[in-house]
Amino acid sequence: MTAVEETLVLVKPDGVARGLTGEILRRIEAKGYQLVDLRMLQADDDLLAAHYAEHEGKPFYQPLVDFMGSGPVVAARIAGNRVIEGVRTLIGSTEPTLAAPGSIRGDLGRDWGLKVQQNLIHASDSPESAARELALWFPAAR
Ligand code: 3AN
Repeated sequence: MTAVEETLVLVKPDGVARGLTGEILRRIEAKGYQLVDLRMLQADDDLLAAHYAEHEGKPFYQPLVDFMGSGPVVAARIAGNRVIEGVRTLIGSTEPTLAAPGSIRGDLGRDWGLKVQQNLIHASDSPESAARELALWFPAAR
């Protein structure tokens, strides 16, 4: 049997501040995926720089890092067959204005006219990203 696939979900500071942590995790659990680890933390600049390394140099990079460090986030390790693409489908597209109704961003998010989209949730977009991001947010040594 192959190992069960895992992905990283972050409820971003806007999701936590709006009291949507439970609703966001509820949708993922209700879909049938398994919550296997959970932590709430204030991310520091080093962690965010590593997490968002691919976006360095883009106009929204610094606003993104500032936003993600502006308050606590909830990090979740989620498991299930095809969970990476499944959670990406649940969250909807990056721009909440255009995200499909029924998706987390489509139902709960909107554009606030800021330099960075505050779109409630992050989820890994590939097996490589999931492995890299899970190691960052859930380091083995505790
Ligand atoms: P996603 O989270 O949908 O995979 P990414 O990884 O391309 O999107 O971007 C990371 C984060 O950067 C997004 N969740 C969003 O907060 C922000 N972002 C991405 N693209 C833009 C953009 N064009 N303008 C403003 N913010 C953006």
